[in-house]
Amino acid sequence: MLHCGVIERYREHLPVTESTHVISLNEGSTPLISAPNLSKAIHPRLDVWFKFEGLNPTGSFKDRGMTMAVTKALEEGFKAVICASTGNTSASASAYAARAGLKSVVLIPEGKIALGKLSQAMIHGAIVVQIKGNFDQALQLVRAITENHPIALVNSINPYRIEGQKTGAFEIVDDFDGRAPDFHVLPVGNAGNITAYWKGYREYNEAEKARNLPRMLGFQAAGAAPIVLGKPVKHPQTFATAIRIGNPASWAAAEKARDESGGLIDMVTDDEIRAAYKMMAATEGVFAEPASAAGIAGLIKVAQQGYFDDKEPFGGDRLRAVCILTGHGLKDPDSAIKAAEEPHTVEANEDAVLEAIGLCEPVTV
Ligand code: AN7
Repeated sequence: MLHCGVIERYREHLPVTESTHVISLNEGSTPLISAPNLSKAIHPRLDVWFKFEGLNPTGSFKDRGMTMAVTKALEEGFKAVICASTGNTSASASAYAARAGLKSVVLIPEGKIALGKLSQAMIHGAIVVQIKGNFDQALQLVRAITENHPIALVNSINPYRIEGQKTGAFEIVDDFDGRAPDFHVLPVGNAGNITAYWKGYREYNEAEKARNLPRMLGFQAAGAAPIVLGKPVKHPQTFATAIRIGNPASWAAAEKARDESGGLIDMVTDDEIRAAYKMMAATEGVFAEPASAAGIAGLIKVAQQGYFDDKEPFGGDRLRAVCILTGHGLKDPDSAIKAAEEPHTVEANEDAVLEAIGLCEPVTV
């Protein structure tokens, strides 16, 4: 069967009609990948799965929401879209806008977005405005601008973004034949995704397509953890630039997802994120960006605190956790190069190469 995008796949659950002209890049239907090595290292009764959202068309989960937001912007007659972004939203918005024939404007914090994301917004023809400020300030600006100008705001405060992103939950449940995971693990920045996933699980449960609901486990970076600390962070800091957000727009909805699901929102340090980032790549062969690793770091943290010890699985005899790997590792090559071993540079002869790879002593005459 020809692969289609999330609006076609889940049309009956989304606010579209027969006559809606759908703007899609065939996003969604991303794979669930088992993580046996990580599972073994984390907890004896836990099976960890990755949902690799980095395999979406622009390399992040944002495409699920952007197909809806841009489709509706076009339907409502807008000629341009605008967003504030730590990078991935700008990449996605500019790609979908290009496809729809709309102009796009993206506001990003100067110097704090990963290279791959910046290159995407640029090549798709967005007007890229770097502000001398952070994401929260950029969001305030685009909110103000769209109040007075006919430009569609495509940040996750746009309800269509949440509608599109909830399809991730449908896919997970469908892949597990109607069983939601016991734990849904994800990084939290502006808190749109945790809101969307919880909405998706609840709707699927109400439609009797999911037999159970997961506990939502969200993780913020310690230097950008407003929800955990209970107050906005004026100068958020973390090397996981995607979640460098101090005043999330969907704060209340994220707390609701946490509380209704019996889950938690906790924080992890940059060192913990970095360790998880390397571990995923080195032990499971899956390369996700630093923000995505915050979820894995959180899973490891709570497991070490004994969180899973008294939990029971919904079905079967093992606990199941799905971790959303929100963005591809290639988005942020600088972070990978900094986190990993430097390449060896040697003369172009066999002895030098053998020495570098530890296969023999150098030959001396
Ligand atoms: C890889 O692109 O906010 O909690 O402007 O890029 O739904 O905000 C990105 C967020 C996690 C957090 N992982 O999701 C943006 C932006 C990655 C991300 C998040 C983001 P939300």
